[in-house]
Amino acid sequence: MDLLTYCKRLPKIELHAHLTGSLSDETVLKLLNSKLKCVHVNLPKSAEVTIRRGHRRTLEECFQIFGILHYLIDNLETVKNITRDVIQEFASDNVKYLELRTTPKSVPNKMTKKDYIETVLEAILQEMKTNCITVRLLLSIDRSRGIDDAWNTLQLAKEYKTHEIYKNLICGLDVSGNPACGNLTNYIPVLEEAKKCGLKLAIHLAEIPNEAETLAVLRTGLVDRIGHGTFIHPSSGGSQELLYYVQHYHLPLELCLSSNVKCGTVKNIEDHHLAHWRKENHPVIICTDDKGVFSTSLSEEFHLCAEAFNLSQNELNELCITAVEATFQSQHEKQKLAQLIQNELKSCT
Ligand code: 6MZ
Repeated sequence: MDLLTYCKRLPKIELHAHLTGSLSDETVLKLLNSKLKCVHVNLPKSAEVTIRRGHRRTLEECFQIFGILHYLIDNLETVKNITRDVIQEFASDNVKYLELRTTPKSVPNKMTKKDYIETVLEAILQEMKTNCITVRLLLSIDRSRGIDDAWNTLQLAKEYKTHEIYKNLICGLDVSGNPACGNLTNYIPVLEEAKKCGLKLAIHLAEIPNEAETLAVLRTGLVDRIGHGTFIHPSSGGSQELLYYVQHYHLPLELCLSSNVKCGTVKNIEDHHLAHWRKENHPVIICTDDKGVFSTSLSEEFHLCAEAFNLSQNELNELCITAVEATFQSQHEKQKLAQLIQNELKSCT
């Protein structure tokens, strides 16, 4: 069996996937067509919202892409459809457990943030009935939207965490957004309150160099998982002190190879900081970030990783198993998931 086929067969866990960034070409095309029926303006061709293999954009350009996609997602029917499509695509890539994340959005006269969240949650419930996948949701705080918006997102997460129907679905908060905007230090009070309410925290840290901010957030001891962490390890432009905190708190890193290379924060796959963390024997999780925008899948990310770092099938299996412990689930749920992954791994070869 060739390596890519093996990666496709692996029972995978996806812990870092932004809903809007995960839209496939097919989904974007459907959105463009339905928008064209309503408005007569020059809309981007779908190629402009995906970055093909071998192509690169800057992080700033990536954030312009999100702006275009957000413009297309302006009603509840669309929110339902995109959530459904994304879950089905992950399920058919043999992802067994998915933590999806999204920033609550509102559109005047069309949807409130609550409508948005409930529609995503409802689609998750529906898709779990018909696909062999468990899905959980993180609400995203966008660091470029300011502190009031962050408090509001926390309030919504608290509300839905104890909601009669949806209470088991929301497992935490993500902090993301353009890393060049705002300062995460200002968000620490929100993060403290979130932890008090039992919400887990997955935080984008050091996606671009920013030692002071990264250190301030790590020192709080509030973080449960790190997104990217590109400039943390001393061998990739970080420092011993940053490394100390990540190791001290044993924080798993969500690593997104294509995303980092295509946005230019990492030169080549071979230079990816994954190598340094593996040498430290530190837990890393392979993720897609935005499978649509970066034109990838979780299987392809495993494949890239295996080729670049010469990983054996056993080492790939280990990556799937390591991810279980990093999920935002109860110990009991983790045990069940670990069992499922182990069973599926047996029939992989
Ligand atoms: C930081 C990112 C990101 O929330 O509309 N997002 N934030 N770094 C990244 N690396 C490339 N990729 C995506 O999904 C899109 C939003 O996710 C965040 C950004 O805030 C983006 O607007 P949702 O579903």
